[in-house]
Order: sequence, then C-alpha cells, then structure tokens
Amino acid sequence: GCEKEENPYKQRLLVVANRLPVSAVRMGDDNWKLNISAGGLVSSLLGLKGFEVKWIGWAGVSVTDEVGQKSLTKSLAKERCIPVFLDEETIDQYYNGYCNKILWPMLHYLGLPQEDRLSTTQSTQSQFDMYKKANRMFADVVNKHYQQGDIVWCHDYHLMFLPQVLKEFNTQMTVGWFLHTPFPSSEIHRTLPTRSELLRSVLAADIVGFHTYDYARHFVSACTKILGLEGTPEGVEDQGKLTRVATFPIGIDASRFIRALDLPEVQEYITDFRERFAGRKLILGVDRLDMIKGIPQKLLAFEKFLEENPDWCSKVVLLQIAVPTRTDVPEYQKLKSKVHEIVGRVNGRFGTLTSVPIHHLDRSLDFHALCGLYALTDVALVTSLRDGMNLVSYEFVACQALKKGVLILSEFAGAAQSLGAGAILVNPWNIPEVASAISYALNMPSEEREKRHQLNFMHVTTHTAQEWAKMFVSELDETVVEAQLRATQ
Ligand code: ADQ
Repeated sequence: GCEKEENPYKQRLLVVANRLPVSAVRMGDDNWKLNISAGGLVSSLLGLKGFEVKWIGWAGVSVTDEVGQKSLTKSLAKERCIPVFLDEETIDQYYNGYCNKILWPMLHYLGLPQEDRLSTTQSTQSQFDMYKKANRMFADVVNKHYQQGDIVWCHDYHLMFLPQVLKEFNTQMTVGWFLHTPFPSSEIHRTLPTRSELLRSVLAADIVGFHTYDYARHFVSACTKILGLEGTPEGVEDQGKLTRVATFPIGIDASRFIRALDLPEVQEYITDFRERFAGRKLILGVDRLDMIKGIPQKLLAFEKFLEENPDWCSKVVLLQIAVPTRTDVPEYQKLKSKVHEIVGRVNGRFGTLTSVPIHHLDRSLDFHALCGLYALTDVALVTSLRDGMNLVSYEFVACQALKKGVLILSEFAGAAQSLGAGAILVNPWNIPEVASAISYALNMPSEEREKRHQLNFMHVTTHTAQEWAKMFVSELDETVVEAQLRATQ
C-alpha cells in the first residue's frame, strides 16, 4: 500500500542481493503480480530499528521492454524494492553459469567437470566476463540510488565484485559484504583462475562477514597466501588499510515459528499428519534439492538403518521434502534421478502392501504445513556435505517445544558450531555412523532428549536473525567510524 513519508533522520540501509525478496509475474503489459517471500533476510531486517531498508536486486524475470521496466519499477517501489534488470543471456552466463556452475561447487568443496574450470575454455571465460558485467549492473543501480550517509550491505557469492566497483565510484561509501556459504580452505580457493581478482574485490569492502570462525580464517589465509597481504586479528591489512573480517552466525526469526504453532491452520495440519503417520516415528528431511545437502547419503544411511533394524521397518517413516532448484543446470537434473532411484529401491526392498518407509516429495511446502511437520517430527535428519549454516535445523528446534525431538546434524554444516551441544553430530559420508545415529535418536530416553533440546532451543531463541542483522550493521558502522578517526589522527 501507500507508505507514509519516511522519517528523514533514519539512516538508510541498501540491501543488495542477487534476488529481491519479491518475485514478479507479468499479468499484462503494465500489470504485475508480486509474490513476496517472508523468509530469511526479510525477517532478519524487520527488527532493525533506526534504519530505513531498501532492497536492490533481480526480481526473477527478464523484462526487456521499456513499458514493462517502468511499470515493474513502480510496483516494486511500494515494497521498497528496486529492480536490477538482467536479460536472459546475462542470467544464463552470470547466474546459471559462473555463480552456480563454478563458484557454488568451489565454495562447497565439490568437484566439477575439469574443463568447466579451465580459464582457457571459451564458455568459462565469457561466463566470468558476464559475472563482472552483471556485478557492474548491480553497482549502477546502487550508485543511482545512493545518498550520502547510506549503508550498503552486499550479499553472497553472486556479488563478489560489487564492493570494488562501488568503492571505485565513491571511496566514502560504507560497504559491507556477507557470505552465506562456507569459505573453503585457501587450498581450494587457490585453484580458481580468478582467485586474486575475486579476493581483491571483496577486500574493497569495509567489513567482510562469515557465518563461522573457520570460514573467516580460511578467507584470511587465502588473502595472505595468494595476495601476500598481512592477516591480523582484526582482518586483512593492505598498505595500512584494514579490511575488517569477522563472524556473524545467522539465525532465524524464532518467534515467528513459535507463534505459528498456535494458529488454527497449523493445528489442523498437525492433527492431519498425526493421523497419517499414526503408530510410526517420523524422521524428517527438508532441503533444497542440491548436491550440498547430501540427500543420497541420507537415503543410503536410512536404508542401512532398516537393513540393520528390520523390526523398525513398519514403525518408522522418513519424510523427505526436497524442493527442486536450479533446474536448468544438468547436474541438478542428474541428482534428481539419482535420488528417485534410491527412493524406489529402498521402498521396493522394505515396503509392504500397506506402507513404504520413505515418502519423498519434489516440492516446497507452505509455511504452515512446514511448521506442522516440524512440530510433529521425532528426528530431524540434516546431512549436508557442506552448508554455510543450515537454517532448517534451527527451524526444527524452534518448533519442538512440546515434543523435544532429536536433531541429527552434519558436522559440515555451519550450524554444527552452534547446535553441536544438543544435536547428534555425524559425518554424512560415513553411512554406518549415520545409521547408528538414527537408531540412537529413535531410542533416546526422554531425559536426554529434553536436555539436548533445551540447549538448542536456548541458542535458537537468543541468536536470532534480527540479532544477526543488528550485529552486522552496527559493526560495519563502528568500523567506518574508527577508520575515519584513524585517518584524521
Ligand atoms: P539454503 O541453502 O537455502 O541457504 P537453509 O539455510 O537450510 O539453506 O535455508 C533454506 C530455507 O528454505 C529454510 O527457511 C527452509 O524452511 C526453506 N526450505 C527448504 N526446503 C524447503 C521445502 N521443501 N519446502 C519449504 N521450504 C523449504 C543458504 C546457505 C545456508 C545458509 C542460508 C542463510 O546455503 O547454508 O544457512 O543461506 O545464510
């Protein structure tokens, strides 16, 4: 709706991310339907007092005509969103190409077809050029809307070039960059032909943030080993100029989940699911269908568990909700077939006329259904091979106040650093280990479950998304003030 004039004394925060928190669908020449996503970043910034937030990013559609661009810009303005227009070719080369085929696997220690990474390959070279070009398009939009005193917060691996381009435009601009994925060992980053350019650009930011101390440490080593710069406890120093490097573990809007449990819609789902899974323990997996989530490994571990514990076959169900993503990338299509193959095999082996042990859905669930499932689950199974943080584990914990179910969590998820005391940590590559963890979790006495849940619940409800955003922005502010003081001394 129409917003009142903002308080002019509020500081503006320009949040720049590849995707806006809104997806646009064209209904007519100048008619747009906006689907607003309530998750993650959006709720983290809701509690940010004293700031006026504006979003800059891609709205998920290619719009090449002027009428369309103008009308979409106008519609988005009501949601405080400013669009960056990327055409199909840019999306293909920058997003599907360089971001998802090169950077994403590298950041998660995943192997990739060797020719895809060779700098001499025509396609990789042009993908990288397009990556830089796309980053400049984001920068142009930021520059156009930037007012003195604004804070610019850049997000994720899609925008590693942005800090540098922004600072070239205006050295006084306050710029932060946060990485949502892991930052791998410098030995992995080192193999990228574009390793130095990417590091130098990120270092142009005033502050660079990561989920965990390990990621921050890997980044600093990459800068010292590859660029020959000096790492200090504060960050990275280049000829007297300090780029602050720090950790800001993200969280969730826990109260949104806790409140949702009392809603009649969610209660209805709970009643419904309770009937559907009556007499069986429920193990839950919720993931984007992505290589990093270790879904095949999870299914194999469950198969092993059934093999070793035939008595459980009719008393347990694994519900795996895997929402497809990046369906244009061939590796993701292959992953989907692989997952379907294992599900088919396990159900063929261990199913009966009336029941199957794995329910697998290729889809996303709406928020209410998801909360209902989290609340009813006995064991949540997170087997990421690598994961920046993993918020599914946080969401599960937030919804378990009554049930006090068990979280089995991969030690390779950032969340293992924060929920490690309450969860059962596993190496997802060790299938027998995960199988025993399932058995241990299903048989865990209630006192132990309660104790473990309490530890996790305490963490999830205090280290929230709102706290995360507040910490990042205030630390960024402080860093800049300190730098100004140093400069005037
Ligand atoms: P993701 O890889 O997307 O995020 P995650 O942190 O688990 O991983 O967040 C996924 C979100 O999508 C959750 O809010 C979850 O509820 C939702 N979701 C996933 N599958 C769903 C399904 N089938 N149906 C409905 N909802 C579903 C990236 C990094 C993470 C990091 C976050 C935040 O890869 O490591 O934790 O960013 O920084």
